[in-house]
Amino acid sequence: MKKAYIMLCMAGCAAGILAGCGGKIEQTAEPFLYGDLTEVGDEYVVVGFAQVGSESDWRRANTNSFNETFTEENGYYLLYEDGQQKQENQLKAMRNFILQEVDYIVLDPIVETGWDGVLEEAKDAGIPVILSDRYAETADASLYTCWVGSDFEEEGRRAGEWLAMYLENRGRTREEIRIVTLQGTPGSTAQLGRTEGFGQILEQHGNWTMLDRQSGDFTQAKGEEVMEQFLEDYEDIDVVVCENDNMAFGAVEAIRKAGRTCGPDGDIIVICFDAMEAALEAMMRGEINAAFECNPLLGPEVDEIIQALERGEPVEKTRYVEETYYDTSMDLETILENRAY
Ligand code: GZL
Repeated sequence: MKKAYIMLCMAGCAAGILAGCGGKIEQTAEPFLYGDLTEVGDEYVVVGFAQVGSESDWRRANTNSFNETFTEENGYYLLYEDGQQKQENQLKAMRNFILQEVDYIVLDPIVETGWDGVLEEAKDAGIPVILSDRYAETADASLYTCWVGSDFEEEGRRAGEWLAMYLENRGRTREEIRIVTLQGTPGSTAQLGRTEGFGQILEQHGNWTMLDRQSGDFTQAKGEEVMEQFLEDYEDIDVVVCENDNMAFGAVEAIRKAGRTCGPDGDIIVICFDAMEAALEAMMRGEINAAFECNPLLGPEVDEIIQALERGEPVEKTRYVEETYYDTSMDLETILENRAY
């Protein structure tokens, strides 16, 4: 256990309540432990968590999962830094964690490249780095201990296979299907995997045309803005693939404002990834056709990994979480009653 000096400063990290329709996950304000005020006893494990930001419902649920897991009652002190969707902020946070001599660093890298330098610094300082959710490309795999998250390519394939089945069930296997995609943050693992996975199924259908792919950066506002442009640029869009829920909420808003319709009874099929509570509610309102789950509850997974490392046990280099999908043919009300997010 390294000496870690912690200062409790209830810096304003006010609840990030998402304004507007759609998103509904609040990020609870948490003590921000930082600085050199109190010496932390050896019984605590000090974890520095460099989070991407608070751009979406999924992200806030993911942050809450860490806040609820890495508590003093569970034997941890959590230093949490919100990268505000900027890699330079995450790099700064990691260097602060190294200076604080934390016991572990958890990094959710906003994009896959640009991490070798700081990972080398963490390794030189003897601090294990666990990658959570998104992946970091490195020249040397020994620079991180392990990665835990979703199989994003499989999520993309699952969405393509669902669309093929949905169209077949509606006798639309021969007509031209015109598709646009609202992509996530360019170069992020979720964007790369979902685009690649869906693209593999796209190639199997000669009557499907991908008209355009543009980034909505995983946010509702940007998703609406890009979908507005798509609706101006392309006459008959049949499908919009949204690489997260919040961009889907934006797309639905843009479709409505353009006087078009969407969902199971509309003229544009809307599919999205994450499948948080708000997406299932949007499906129940008939706005979205299907949502492909991305499990945000990674806190307990990382806790298990750290506990194994504390016992001196080996851990798997890659660890996938379980996921499924939901569509409007299912009993969404019952599903919502029994789901943790
Ligand atoms: C996926 C995660 C993505 C979510 C978005 O694991 O990295 O980032 O799909 C979030 O909602 O912004």
